[in-house]
Amino acid sequence: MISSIADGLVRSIESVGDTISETLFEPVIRLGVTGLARSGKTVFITSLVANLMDRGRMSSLAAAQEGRIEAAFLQPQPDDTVPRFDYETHLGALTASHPHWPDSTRAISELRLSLRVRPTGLLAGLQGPRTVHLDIVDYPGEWLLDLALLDKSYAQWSEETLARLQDRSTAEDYRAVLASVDPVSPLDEPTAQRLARSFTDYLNAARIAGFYDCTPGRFLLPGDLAGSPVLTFAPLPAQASPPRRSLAREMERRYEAYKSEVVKPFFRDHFARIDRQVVLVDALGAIHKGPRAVEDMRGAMADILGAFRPGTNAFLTKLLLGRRVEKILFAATKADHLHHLQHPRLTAIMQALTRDARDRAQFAGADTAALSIAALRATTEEQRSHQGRELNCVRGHLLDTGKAAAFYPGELPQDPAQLLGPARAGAERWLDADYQVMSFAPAPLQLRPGDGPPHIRLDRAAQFLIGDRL
Ligand SMILES: Nc1nc2c(ncn2[C@@H]2O[C@H](COP(=O)(O)OP(=O)(O)OP(=O)(O)O)[C@@H](O)[C@H]2O)c(=O)[nH]1
Ligand SMILES: [Mg+2]
Repeated sequence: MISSIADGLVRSIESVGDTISETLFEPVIRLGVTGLARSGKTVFITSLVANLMDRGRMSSLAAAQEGRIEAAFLQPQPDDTVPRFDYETHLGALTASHPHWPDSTRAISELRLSLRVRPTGLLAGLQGPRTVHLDIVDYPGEWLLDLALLDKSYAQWSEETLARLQDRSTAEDYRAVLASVDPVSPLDEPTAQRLARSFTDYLNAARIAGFYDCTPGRFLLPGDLAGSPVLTFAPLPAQASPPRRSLAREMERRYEAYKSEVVKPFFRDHFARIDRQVVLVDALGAIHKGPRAVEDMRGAMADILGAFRPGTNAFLTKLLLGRRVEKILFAATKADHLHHLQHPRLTAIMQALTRDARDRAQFAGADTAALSIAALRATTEEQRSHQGRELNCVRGHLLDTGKAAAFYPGELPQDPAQLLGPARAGAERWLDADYQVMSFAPAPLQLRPGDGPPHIRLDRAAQFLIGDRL
């Protein structure tokens, strides 16, 4: 009895000691990684972690270049209820003898990488190495779009959403279901489910068609909330004062529950704790899809980044209490689809795409940068002559057939306005150019000891995001 009490005492003192030493001596950087679906989040985190563990290709990360990182190792993450980022499985996919891209991930996840770093300058001789924890949090960019819902009533949200889907062919079925229900009739669960299912189908179809204005974000990525009442609502035409227990009233109640039970907890438990953020953008993919996709993406980026502008939203302002994200990196991913001579043009497009949003974030005091990167380089460069012209190509293995192929993606314009202008003006297709994207499979790797997977500028990204804290 006595010994177990004593034991308990010692243990609780120990754990207090742990927390104190951790907060005082072992700094934690929380790095948020986000982007719209398929933007490259999983590959980015996997390759970043692998390249921080084996730093042979990280020469632009100053601490690695100076040889000050003595060790990097994975540790249990601090948040017990967040799924762990499945690093080993994702890395296994990329480094298998027949490598393949990791599966799509649909929810938030987290991983803690701890780095033992020797200090620089004056302190170098006086202090031993210290441990810096890097907590990497992967979350869908779509969830940030829900922030705008917090300021909207059900009636407002319904009106805006219904106006948007008025002339979209992907919404035909939903319009038909809507026409068959009476919003003021008493709630009947099968009807509510039918509406929600049809609305969810519309959102999925709209996103595949290239629209990014698809709130509520959790309808697309429901995770373990699938089928619960907070996800079983849909927009209805405005009613003056719907009777109690009517379909319209219940839909409104569920919409409010979605805001308080799903949206707010995400911002409170995850978003508000982020120190550094990288926003990944598949700009090449959008350019390939055409002007409308580019314009939609620009709009979605502006909305997403609204979340990083304190003051946009009263709830968030109160939550953050003056805290802010210190650095935001906008990275155009999959740059290995382009010859390096075109990378500056891709970066310029990225800069222009996030221009409005960046100005505002900068206004809030965050340090921002734009880069073109490839987290996992799947191609090599090659020059080919074609009809008397030298073309700068990339060569890789095609995803569908596995065959090796050289590929000329087309020339991006020097001036981003040549793409963003027509996109803003509502053009249907690019006038004087055709941009191609091929899907390459990851290349089989033969890594030298000490080298991580091949990448493009992942070290520059790491230097910007965490270099100052190492
Ligand atoms: N060539 C090339 N392709 C990449 C790279 N990174 C991502 N991709 C491609 O983009 C796809 C999506 O990458 P993921 O990392 O799974 O993207 P995600 O943002 O995690 O996607 P979700 O989990 O579905 O939201 C991959 O399956 C690859 O086809 C890269 O560095 N180079
Ligand atoms: Mg993913």
